[in-house]
Amino acid sequence: MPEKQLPTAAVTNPVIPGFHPDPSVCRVGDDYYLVCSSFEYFPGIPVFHSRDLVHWTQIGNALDRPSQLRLPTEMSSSGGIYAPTLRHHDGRFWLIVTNVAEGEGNLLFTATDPAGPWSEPVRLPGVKGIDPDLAWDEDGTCWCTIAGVSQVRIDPSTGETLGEPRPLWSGGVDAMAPEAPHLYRIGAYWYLLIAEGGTERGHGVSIARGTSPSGPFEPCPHNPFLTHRGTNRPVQNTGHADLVQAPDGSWWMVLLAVRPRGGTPGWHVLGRETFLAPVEWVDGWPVVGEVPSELPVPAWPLVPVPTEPVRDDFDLSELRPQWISVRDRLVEHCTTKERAGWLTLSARGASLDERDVVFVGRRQQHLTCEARTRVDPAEGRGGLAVRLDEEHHYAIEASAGEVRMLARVGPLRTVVASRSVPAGPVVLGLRVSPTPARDARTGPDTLTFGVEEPDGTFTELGALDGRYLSTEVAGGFTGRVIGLYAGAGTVHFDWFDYEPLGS
Ligand code: 6LW
Repeated sequence: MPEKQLPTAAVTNPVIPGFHPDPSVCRVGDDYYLVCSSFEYFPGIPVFHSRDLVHWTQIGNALDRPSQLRLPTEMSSSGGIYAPTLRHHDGRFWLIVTNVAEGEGNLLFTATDPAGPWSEPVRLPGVKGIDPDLAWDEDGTCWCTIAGVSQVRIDPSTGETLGEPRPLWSGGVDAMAPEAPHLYRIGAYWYLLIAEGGTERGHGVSIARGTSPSGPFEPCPHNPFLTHRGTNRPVQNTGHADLVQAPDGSWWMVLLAVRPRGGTPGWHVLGRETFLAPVEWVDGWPVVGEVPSELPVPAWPLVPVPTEPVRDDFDLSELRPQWISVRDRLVEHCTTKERAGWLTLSARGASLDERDVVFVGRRQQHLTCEARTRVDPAEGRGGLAVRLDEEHHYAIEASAGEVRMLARVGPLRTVVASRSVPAGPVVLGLRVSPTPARDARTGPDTLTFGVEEPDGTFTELGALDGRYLSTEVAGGFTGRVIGLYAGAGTVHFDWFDYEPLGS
């Protein structure tokens, strides 16, 4: 392993950078746990732990077996797992989520340890819609509230609905997409927190309260009480929030937001990220100021988490939880056991365009970063890619004696450059860096791909504008994932480096 380590995390927002949207949080004693959406990636639903709300470490993925997570190939990118809610009740962790793939729907899982294992799914065929929330009242009744916003009582042990769903409250007049509901008992009231305005620049958070979990609800006079719409703040799209109280009684909110960069209209390339904001209560309503890029230091000692090593040497029998694959991870396509100390990928789909591509990567979490890999293409073809979805990706790949840089943007596919290399293993590299301001059309960043020569120098093959791998261009709900793939035959990877560079 090289000596180089990632720099120690500072108190900066986002607290979980990169494609980590729709955060849901709960606290048990001094420990906080948080989950996010994962869409077409397997394993699904990353689970994080923190002792201070600021520093988070990924302790697993809740859905790590095919019996829990079915992501069929008919489903396109940004399908699959949407918006989980995580709660602790009666000595257990409860996770409710929608798998939007055909025939799946709302699913409920439990665990005694949030690092896993999580149970098999309990199916909720009577709960129709996305963004399910779980709350229990004093009688032990379990209320499931979903986007729209509507609510139904359920038996969480069987998934059975008890009675008919009822509409609750849908936020502001004419506001689009009332979603992401969470219901809480706080003091004398039940609070219904929702997102509205859509997950784009109009996103916001609103709240209503009542004395019963089933309403009626009186809206907060200052709704949306959090939104960055129409501002020139560096953090945008603030919404989809969840509340949590710290042991000292202070209140906090986790939420999703994005960091658009470049000229107009601004492009965000890391997906929707998890931010933290302090919450004050005034007259029984929450108040959240601007969600800042630099967080005020909380009133308790910070508990930094170990930094991630730059290099993954593929020395372990299992991949670390940060590694995610498209749709599934079958051992016949992805293993560290075939060649000791190497990751072996065996192709299925012939390219990153395919929904069944054998691709395994990690979220790009920093605006400026580098990635490198040493690949032995053997008789096959494969390499290093930045994937936004099956229609938007850049890559550099090796086959015997040749390296090619490839790009796909919507319907356009091209070989950007190619060169010959000696047969055998080759080091492929990628650098992501902000694009220097030029005019109102400056892109967010530039992605440069190349080959490392035997003397360690980097020879560039090509550089492309990163806007084409942004959500504003590609659409959807995910973010960039940087990783390794096999396009033909069996390809071996000796190591993979991911290194943030001062962002
Ligand atoms: C999610 C919805 C949303 O279901 O985006 O921003 C959808 N909020 O609540 C997918 O993440």
